[in-house]
Amino acid sequence: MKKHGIIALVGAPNAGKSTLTNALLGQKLSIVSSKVQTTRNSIKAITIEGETQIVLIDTPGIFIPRNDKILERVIVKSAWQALREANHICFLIDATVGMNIENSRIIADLKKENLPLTIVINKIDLVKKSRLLETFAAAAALGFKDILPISAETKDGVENLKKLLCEKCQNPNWIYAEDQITDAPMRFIASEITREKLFLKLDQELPYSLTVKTDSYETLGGSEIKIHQTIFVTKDSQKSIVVGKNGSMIKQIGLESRRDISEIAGGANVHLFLFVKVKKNWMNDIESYEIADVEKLPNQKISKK
Ligand SMILES: Nc1nc2c(ncn2[C@@H]2O[C@H](COP(=O)(O)OP(=O)(O)OP(=O)(O)O)[C@@H](O)[C@H]2O)c(=O)[nH]1
Ligand SMILES: [Mg+2]
Repeated sequence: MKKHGIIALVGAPNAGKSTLTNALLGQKLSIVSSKVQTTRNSIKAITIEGETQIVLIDTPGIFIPRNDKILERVIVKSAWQALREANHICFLIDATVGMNIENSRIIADLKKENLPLTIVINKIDLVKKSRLLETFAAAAALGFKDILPISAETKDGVENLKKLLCEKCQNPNWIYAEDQITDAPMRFIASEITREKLFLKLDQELPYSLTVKTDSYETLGGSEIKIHQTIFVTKDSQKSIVVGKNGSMIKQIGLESRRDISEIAGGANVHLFLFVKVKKNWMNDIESYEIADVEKLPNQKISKK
């Protein structure tokens, strides 16, 4: 009997939600970096295990947004909105952080959602067993029964988690095509990939001052794809850093982004053109967020590799 379930992966910033999403999916889709607030809006990753279609929602990390920061508010709102659709929550705790005040506070808020909750303790490859047991005990003390230690990076425990999630999926039928891996448009994924490269290459605050928008995404004959993207920054000095000496930085970012986009697009030959523009107030202009595009763009199926 075919069945499905919608599972939201939720947690503090940097807990490893996107890494786990990709591990459960078995390929890269969500963007990952060592910086907090990498994911800015929720994205679905769809995977099949036997007769079960597991619809994962990778959400942005939950934190307390500053009142005057629209981007921060949009990020956190997107995480909470994902719960409206979900049948089950997987709450990720970074094992190196443990059950701290921040995690306890988010759990208290999640309990109000009245959704069943599984606790996933991630990054167990980085801690001693005694530390892991402490976190395990703290979660058990809150009354949770489903507590799973994993490493999304080494994939230790990921298969066990997938089995557990299958049991949580009890809705009839599948809701997406068998080979579909997301409902997000490819042009959105493409801008996310470029943003990931910028997050990985640039230091300090700069990644938080930029966004990437796909201006055009054309599929040409013979599996050729032509993409134009604009990277918005807030100051001229940031533009110089993103472009780099003689354009070296932007060239490297383009190369790496193109490689990943090509892989997700089934090995297509990608021609990627990047432009950097200064737009002082992009953060206050919701139209500049690629997030706004997700709702506006036509649905375009992205299939399994
Ligand atoms: N050693 C180790 N590192 C991990 C593991 N899971 C994730 N990471 C690393 O932790 C960092 C954050 O991972 P992400 O997957 O981007 O975390 P996230 O929860 O999606 O973060 P936000 O989107 O910013 O909320 C990256 O550097 C990952 O490589 C793990 O199991 N072990
Ligand atoms: Mg993420």
